[in-house]
Amino acid sequence: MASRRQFLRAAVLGAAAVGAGAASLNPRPTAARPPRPRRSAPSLAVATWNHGVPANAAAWRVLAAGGHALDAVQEGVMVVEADPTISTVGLGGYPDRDGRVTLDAAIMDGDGGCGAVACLENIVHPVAVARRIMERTPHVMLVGEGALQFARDEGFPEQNLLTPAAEQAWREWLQESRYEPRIDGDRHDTIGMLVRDMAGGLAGACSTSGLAFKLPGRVGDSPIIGAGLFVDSSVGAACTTGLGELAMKTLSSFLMVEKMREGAAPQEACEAAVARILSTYPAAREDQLCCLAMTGDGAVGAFSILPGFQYAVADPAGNVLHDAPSRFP
Ligand code: SD4
Repeated sequence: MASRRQFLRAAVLGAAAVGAGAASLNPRPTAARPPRPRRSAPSLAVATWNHGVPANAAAWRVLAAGGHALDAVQEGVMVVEADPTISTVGLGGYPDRDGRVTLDAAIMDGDGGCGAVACLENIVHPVAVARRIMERTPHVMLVGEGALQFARDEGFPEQNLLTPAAEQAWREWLQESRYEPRIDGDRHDTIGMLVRDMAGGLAGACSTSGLAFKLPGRVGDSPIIGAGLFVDSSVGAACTTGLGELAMKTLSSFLMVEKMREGAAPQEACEAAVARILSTYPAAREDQLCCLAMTGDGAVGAFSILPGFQYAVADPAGNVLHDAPSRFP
């Protein structure tokens, strides 16, 4: 059986042979997808937390130019990944308890394509690596050293992602080293983003450094298709943020999309995902898990276990941050 390296080398050579190699070193979106049959729909971008506002703005530039939802969602998420002041995503993300910044990300289009990375180090745009996995390998997810090797082979630059501020926060945490896999304050805030383009196509993406000071090797919901993200253009799209284990145990994003497939409004779908968590794990009422969903026709829903979840919605009327309702006050 061919090794992964052999496979990649063969894939790269194969791509070069058909003239597609020129794009292979560029970590930006390649926009190589065939155009969809156009059906008129206003563009829409929704994204988690207040950093969803700049993410939406970047996605909107792609959407307004008639771009593909997948390109828009990647552009949006990359803005947050590159911001060193955001301690929960990409550059500047808080490290694990050993001081290593390990990133999780996923991307999915509405036609079944998906890619993900977990525990990826030294690459500022894990969402772009996830997209490469989706588009250039027969796989869905690469993790750790293998994901880094793939990113290197694809020409992604490496850099130290541990900023002085994140290192200082980690060193302060080390004083006590209390291991609390909980969501509070600035220890959370995955960027999860769902987009619809003018042709009615959907795409979604998530990117996170995961729980601050997590156990080395811990992977959350964000890169798990069906847990942190699920998209089906014929129905809708959903993502989660918060204590990822809750979404992983109940496949919250898949559940939301399936609820919408059965006819639920996105708000009902989000509430159903939270209800499923609480009915299966009653103790989860002490934890935060936040759900965001939209249908292909542009309705949006959001709901969380505890208050505080915010999400941004960009449509032709503007780009506005909203407070989501929650199950408990
Ligand atoms: C995780 N869901 O790794 C992510 C963290 C997060 O808001 O979203 N925090 O579990």
